[in-house]
Amino acid sequence: MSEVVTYQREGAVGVITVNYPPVNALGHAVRSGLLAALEQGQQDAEAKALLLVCEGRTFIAGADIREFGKPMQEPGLPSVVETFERSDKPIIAAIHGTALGGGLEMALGCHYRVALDSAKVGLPEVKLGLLPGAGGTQRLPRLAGAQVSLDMITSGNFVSADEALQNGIVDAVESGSDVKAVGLAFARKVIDEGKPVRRVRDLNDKVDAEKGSDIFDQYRAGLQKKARGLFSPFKCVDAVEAAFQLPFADGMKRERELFMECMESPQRAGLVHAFFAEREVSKVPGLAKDTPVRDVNSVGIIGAGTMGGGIAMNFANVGIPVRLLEVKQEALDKGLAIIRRNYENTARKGRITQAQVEERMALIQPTLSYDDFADVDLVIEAVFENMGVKKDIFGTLDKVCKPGAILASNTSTLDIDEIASATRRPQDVVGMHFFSPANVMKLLENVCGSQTADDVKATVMAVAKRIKKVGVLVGNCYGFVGNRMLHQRGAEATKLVNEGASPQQVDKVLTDLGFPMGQFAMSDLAGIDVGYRIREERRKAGEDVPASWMDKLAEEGRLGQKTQAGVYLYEEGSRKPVVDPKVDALIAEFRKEQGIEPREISDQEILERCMYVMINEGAKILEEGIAARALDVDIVWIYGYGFPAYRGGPMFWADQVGVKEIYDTVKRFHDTLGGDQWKPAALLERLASEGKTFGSL
Ligand code: T1G
Repeated sequence: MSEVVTYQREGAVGVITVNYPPVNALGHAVRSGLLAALEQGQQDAEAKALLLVCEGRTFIAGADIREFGKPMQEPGLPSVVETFERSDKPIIAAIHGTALGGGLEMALGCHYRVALDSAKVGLPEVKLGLLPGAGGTQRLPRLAGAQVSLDMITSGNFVSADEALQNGIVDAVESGSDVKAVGLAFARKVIDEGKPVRRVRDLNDKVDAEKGSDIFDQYRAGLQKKARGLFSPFKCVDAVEAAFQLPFADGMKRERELFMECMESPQRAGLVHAFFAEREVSKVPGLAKDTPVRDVNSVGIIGAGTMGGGIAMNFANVGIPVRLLEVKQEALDKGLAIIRRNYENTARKGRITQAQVEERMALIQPTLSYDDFADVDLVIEAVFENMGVKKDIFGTLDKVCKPGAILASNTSTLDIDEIASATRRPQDVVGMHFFSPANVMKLLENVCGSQTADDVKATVMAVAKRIKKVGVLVGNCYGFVGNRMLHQRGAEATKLVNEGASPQQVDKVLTDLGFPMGQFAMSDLAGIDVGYRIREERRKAGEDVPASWMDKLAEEGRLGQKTQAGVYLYEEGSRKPVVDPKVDALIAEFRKEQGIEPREISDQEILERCMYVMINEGAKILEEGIAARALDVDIVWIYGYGFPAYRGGPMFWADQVGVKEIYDTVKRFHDTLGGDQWKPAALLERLASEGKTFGSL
């Protein structure tokens, strides 16, 4: 008897129990244990029906993702499911928590399914670059039909127990929390009513009824936009379609072929890396897991602009009261009006109720006085990027706030230590860098000053989780992790345009790689004046910042989307960038002034210069300890800048491209283009010479 799967009979019901924390994933031990327990149940003459149930927080949540990429050990999951289905004793699956992927497929291999009303079911394999590979694409359609199966399998979204009942995925939904009692009651009913063994593989009405349907081609057309650049969603459609074209056994073969294609794709590797990396970032090397966290039951936010308002919403959304401070009443009123409009829009889409709008608005208390910050647990300053202003504010906070209050800045580039120097409590000062729009983007860069206390670090990481952000702890330098790398990409992209590329050519290379928008479309979104002001500040501080055609845009008032003209044109109410010949003329004029003879630039050169300069900067960030691990850099870029998760993030992608290839190219650019940004990072050089990867760090 395995210790992760046990068998014991209760009356006439043989109970097979899985107990493999944290989520009863179908690792090799569980798969073997299930077959052993089933065998016992078959041999047990007293057992008239069998019950599959799980201990812990959830029913089986899928295959064990940690096994992917390693040689598969028998028994494979499809055969385990098939063995359950062939049982001549009725088997009931009792579902609680989230029955996902292989877990739901196990349940579909059983003959009946009962779920607690709090349970959810799903086939999220597509989010890992896969498709259900243990019969889900063949059995689900036999219960729920084509549309529901396609929706669930290509989106990977979970459905509630009630929805699963309506769709025929489960046979009953029961209230309460004792899933074993619910399962036993259902099993006894099956015995008492003499219900037959009902194998899903034999239910062909739904697949026969929709044979030859054009829903599959329609679905593929719809995925062209939604799943741009992705591989497995299209394979999901092919697999489900096979259920409507082939006998079950052949459909299973087809599913297996398609599953293996997905398993071998680099996108599966990228998405699985992203899955684990998103969880690893909250485990900070050097920060003890049991570091105490301070209570955060009230928050003060300074600045009711776009960022401050968005940040306030994050806390109100999870029931934490917020004091929102501005210097003028009209700024407060404007900020609150924008927050209300955002909530009303969400309510209009049905995602929250009107009552929730009012609840959340009531949690955001406006104020013009710092006195209202006297007892808040956390303050987040979100005013514009001027060090003098920030230091004044932190000087005031130091006087007003209670001991132990955490004083955070939402600065996107400025020095946390310098900000902290305006207070007598640098240990309580930290950066909490939100990404615009702050109530939408999931990334939160938590920036440590040199004196930030460990419990402050642990607290802001816990706050990230609480407000449903992905928090990454980073060190203090210009631009921290994300913006420091973005700054290099932006500078290189601008130079490429100086030398002969067009903004739209550069942007297309980046969107073809999988970014949701290119460098210049992003500048138009953020505002051309943002970069312009930073360059002007740096020029005033005596830095040698070269002239840029982007400056000309700002000087002509072309600030981007907010003025309907920037690098691109924007129709009224539209965010779609439209190429503007006037900008091409402005760039040509700029080149002439600078004495630059434009040249044809290949997409490959654009890709290498925009991406490898980022990788080189990422390597410097790692060797300086600004980011603890390569996976932290990956998560910053996936959740802060839309780096395609199916490529795993910039450092994972660099490993797939080849560290040596990148090092050689960076070195070549250093020789031909010059500039510190092309000086190969020592870490990059070492990994290349040792034949190692960023993932090996
Ligand atoms: N395999 C291995 N570990 C897993 C896991 C899995 N499937 N799911 C979660 N974990 C770990 C996770 O790494 C973390 O570990 C801990 O459990 C808690 O997770 C053939 C091939 C179930 C909704 O895609 O969606 O079946 O950090 O922090 O927020 O067709 O985990 O504590 O060490 O996320 O409460 C399909 C993926 C697999 C489900 C719980 N299944 N998991 O969320 O906790 S492919 C999935 C989730 C498959 C078959 C195919 C979530 C969750 P640690 P957590 P949570």
